[in-house]
Amino acid sequence: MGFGNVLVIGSSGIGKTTLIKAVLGPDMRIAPATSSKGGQRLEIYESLSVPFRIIDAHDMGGSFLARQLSIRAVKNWSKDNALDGNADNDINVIWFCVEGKSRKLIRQQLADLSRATDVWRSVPVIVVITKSYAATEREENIALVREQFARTRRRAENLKAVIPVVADTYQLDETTFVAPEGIPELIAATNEAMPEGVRAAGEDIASFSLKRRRAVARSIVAASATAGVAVGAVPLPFSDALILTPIESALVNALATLYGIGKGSAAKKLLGTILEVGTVSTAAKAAISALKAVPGINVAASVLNAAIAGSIVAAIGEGTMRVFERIYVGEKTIDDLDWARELVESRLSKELVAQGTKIVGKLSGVSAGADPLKAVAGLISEAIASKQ
Ligand SMILES: Nc1nc2c(ncn2[C@@H]2O[C@H](COP(=O)(O)OP(=O)(O)O)[C@@H](O)[C@H]2O)c(=O)[nH]1
Ligand SMILES: [Mg+2]
Repeated sequence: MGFGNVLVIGSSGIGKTTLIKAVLGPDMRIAPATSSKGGQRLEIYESLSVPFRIIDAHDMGGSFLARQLSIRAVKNWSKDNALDGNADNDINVIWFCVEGKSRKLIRQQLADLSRATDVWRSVPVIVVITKSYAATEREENIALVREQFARTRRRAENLKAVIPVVADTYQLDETTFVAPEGIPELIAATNEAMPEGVRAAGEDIASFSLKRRRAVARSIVAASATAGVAVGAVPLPFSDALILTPIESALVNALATLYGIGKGSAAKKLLGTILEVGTVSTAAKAAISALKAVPGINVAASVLNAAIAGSIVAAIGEGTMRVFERIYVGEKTIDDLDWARELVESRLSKELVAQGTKIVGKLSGVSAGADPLKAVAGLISEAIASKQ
């Protein structure tokens, strides 16, 4: 299998580092090929779960002078690499990063990026619109980028895709957030844009894609569980799981988008079935009582409730992810409602109680000065991240 190189370029603060981390996932590492030739250090990253290396180019931003210097640095670096004749150092695809929040700057940014990468004029380009938090603006921004790209010196056919991305969960307030978006699409589009010789084969990319989707899914589950912790801590009698409905609903919908479950009536039925398990089912109620009855707990009621709420959301998320994964790979269909219900229920009854007991147990050991809710959220996120 080949291993292509992606050059990532864009202004400082635009989200390049965050994007690279999101694409390469937890096993990201600095590639041996990293160079600091010509006084310009360019970091090259790779990971076993993605079929290409990523080169973090120098930031292209700031003053006019700084911009010129950055442009020159990238050009010099590329000339160096072109001269040494090492095909491993070819640039196969370029990601132009522009920020979704600053439309005014998109034109200037695209012009700069195009100029800075002149030596790779025939290399395929993917424009990544970073920080695309406002879902309603995504289509409009894509159109704006396409229009502006046509005015750069590049040929239109070199623009392979324009992808709005949310690389990391964006927290609007304690209980609402914008889920990661666009990462698996970016990986697929990049692989697609690679020259034949370095492109990963169909099966490889499918399994890469599944692994990366799972990593994104876990970050959505963790953010939702943290929201569940905040809601669970409110001083209301936490007698049933209904107060978690909005969070679970946002969670299940975000995962459905991630796994391409669709929005038709069959999909709605499936999502409804899963949400019932999380809120009104006997499985949910039994799990709550079991966790409340864990012996020897010495924490405030609000903290215990927060831990239970967060754990329930995490269990629903993990179960939903597994359901959607099996559908995504074609082993199951969205009509297999009984199977889906059983899978999510079993997460709630077995895993949740085991997991929740562990977390509640660890809480007694949290130091008195620490914020107990932060500690709860941290423990739950850790547990989610450590799953295989
Ligand atoms: N929540 C969230 N923050 C982001 C995202 N992209 C960038 N940021 C934030 O924006 C800032 C700059 O991002 P960074 O990746 O360092 O930009 P770089 O200079 O282009 O590498 C950091 O504080 C990031 O956490 C995103 O998708 N979600
Ligand atoms: Mg950076």
